[in-house]
Amino acid sequence: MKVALVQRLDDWAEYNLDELEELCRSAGYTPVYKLVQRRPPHSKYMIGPGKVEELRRAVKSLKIEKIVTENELKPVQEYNLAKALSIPVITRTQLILETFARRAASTEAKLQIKLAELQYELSRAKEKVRLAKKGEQPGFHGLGAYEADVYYNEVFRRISTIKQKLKQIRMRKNLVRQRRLEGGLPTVALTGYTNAGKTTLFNRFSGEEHPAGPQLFTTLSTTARIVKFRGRKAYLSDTVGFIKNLPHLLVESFHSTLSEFIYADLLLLVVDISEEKSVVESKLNTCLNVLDEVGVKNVPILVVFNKIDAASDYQEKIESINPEFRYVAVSAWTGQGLDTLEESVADMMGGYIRVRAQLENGQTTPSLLNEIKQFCNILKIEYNSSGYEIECETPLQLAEKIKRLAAEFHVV
Ligand SMILES: Nc1nc2c(ncn2[C@@H]2O[C@H](COP(=O)(O)OP(=O)(O)OP(=O)(O)O)[C@@H](O)[C@H]2O)c(=O)[nH]1
Ligand SMILES: [Mg+2]
Repeated sequence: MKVALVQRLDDWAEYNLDELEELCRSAGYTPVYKLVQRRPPHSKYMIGPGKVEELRRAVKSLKIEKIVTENELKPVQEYNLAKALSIPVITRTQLILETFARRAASTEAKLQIKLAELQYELSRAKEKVRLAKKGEQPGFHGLGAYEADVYYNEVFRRISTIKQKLKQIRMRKNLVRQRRLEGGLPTVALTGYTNAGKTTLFNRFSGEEHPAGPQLFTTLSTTARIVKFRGRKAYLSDTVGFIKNLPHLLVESFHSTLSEFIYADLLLLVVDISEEKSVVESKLNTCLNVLDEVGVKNVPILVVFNKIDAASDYQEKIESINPEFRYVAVSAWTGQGLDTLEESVADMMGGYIRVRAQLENGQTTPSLLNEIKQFCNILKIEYNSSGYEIECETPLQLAEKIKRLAAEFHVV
């Protein structure tokens, strides 16, 4: 479907249609026309009436079927534009919601997106019905038949139903998280801007092949696997990426997914260093802001500058960015730097101590030994007449148990 991109810029704002173009492609649209105007918002159309006329001619000659605006629109502006152009008009927020809706695979992701869509609709519901009564335009179909309050209440009711369903899923997930915590393995979470290479790194460490690709928002739900960093096991998770002006509604709806970060022992904040310095900086800041908004505090962060194979000047770039966090530079493609990454993760994720223990032959020993094999990094294991002598790096919780059951126990 052919679309036109529209952006209104305030005096101080920077031109930024490249990302909107990427988002359109990821949503399956073909951008064929761009219109940028620097002016204060026009109350009727957001852009000026002269530009609307220009757009109308382009729509006709290029057979454009939809308009996508970088700016948010008031319902009345959306209505007037749709009326003047006779095609639907959507905003960046709706485009992101559409992309998510198309890609969502898990029930939870689907519900989260529906919730975000409905919340967006709720804030505009009454105004939209009122406008639709003036004569329906593309994007307002069917609404004219409603009373404003009835439509509002219906959207509200659907929101409540979805929230209820999400609550049940969340309770189940909390149980899974609880069990993970009981296992005592640290959790390491991949996070970062969309398309930074999170899944490519996840695949490298897990040896699996989850979809990774150049479209934005390839990953929408969370995957976690037990992965070894220098012999120390941890849960490594990969999830949805961030984007600038991430609609607030999405952050809210995805809260349970994003809250994984609050409970992590270490965050790997992946940043694409192959882009221009200003872009790298702005994306890094976006991520830090979203993490803050989600409520992540006191979780150590390791910045992973990825794609160094595509950035010959990456060292200077990183130096001039001067990140306030510990960082490593890697290429998930060529494998360069992954050793250092692994070492830094093992060093930073914490949650392990090194112990030496003597386990006597006895009833509890085989099952304890199994747990040790499953969760610890075993450095030495020797069988002697009375049982096993073991030296290992163990998660703290398991260390407590070993201490309780072992005949001898030392932290080394
Ligand atoms: N040149 C280069 N490209 C890379 C590297 N790592 C990942 N990519 C490419 O970057 C694109 C995005 O990679 P993904 O792993 O899907 O990124 P993501 O962060 O998981 O993205 P989303 O799930 O869409 O948010 C893909 O086309 C990858 O092939 C790298 O080290 N070098
Ligand atoms: Mg991904």
